[in-house]
Amino acid sequence: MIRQKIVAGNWKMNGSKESILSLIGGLLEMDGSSSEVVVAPSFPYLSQVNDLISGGSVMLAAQNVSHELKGAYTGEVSASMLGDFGVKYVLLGHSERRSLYGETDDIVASKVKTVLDFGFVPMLCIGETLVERESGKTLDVCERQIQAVIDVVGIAAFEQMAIAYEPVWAIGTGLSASAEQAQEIHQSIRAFLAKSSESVSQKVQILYGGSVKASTSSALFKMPDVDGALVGGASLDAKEFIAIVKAAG
Ligand code: G2H
Repeated sequence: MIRQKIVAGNWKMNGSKESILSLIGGLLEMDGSSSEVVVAPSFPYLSQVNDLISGGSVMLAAQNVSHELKGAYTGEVSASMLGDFGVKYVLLGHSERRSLYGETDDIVASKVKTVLDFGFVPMLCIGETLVERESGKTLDVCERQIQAVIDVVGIAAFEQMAIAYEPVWAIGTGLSASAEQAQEIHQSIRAFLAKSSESVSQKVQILYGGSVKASTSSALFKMPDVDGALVGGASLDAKEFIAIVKAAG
């Protein structure tokens, strides 16, 4: 099955009004791409980025959302608020959220449900640590993280979602998984989903994330089960990010 590739830039806690103006300016000069191009700024910049990309083909993502709907949750941002800023995707379960902010599989699953209820597309991040990989638990971890979400929203919901496989050992370390390593895990993730639904497993887009660079992206995108990339550091440089988008076709 042909799946449209997604190339998403996760800016993490970086950027300023000025740097975003120049970064988006660079992206808007890009020729049309057959891939879906997505940027995920920090919350305070959603409005600015939404205005800058309005009417074009670049899509907006939030980096997180609360699983609570409203009320006394100081510092949190609700799904309904995201709706005011043209958000299409919401990153959920990023390893930095899991490891630094205590997001458990259950919390991530609950956030996925909230995001789906509000009509956004969850981009569910999963992946193993180095210790887990070295002890042969890569697939156990990925399957556990996915199953926790299936248990809450059901397998059919994955048709409205994307998955980002991001091995924790490759995040921000410069140690990207090889294209073959990524393919092997993506294929296994798809096979795991197929146990619940063959058709969903064929439709869901599985992105790779973890130190993706322009120089490594072409090999990655040639892999049949790699449907795009979630790019961190390299997405902060317009030329580098555009080169990755071009590699995706
Ligand atoms: C993984 C990735 C983007 P980087 O966190 O989600 O970041 O490309 O900097 O490893």
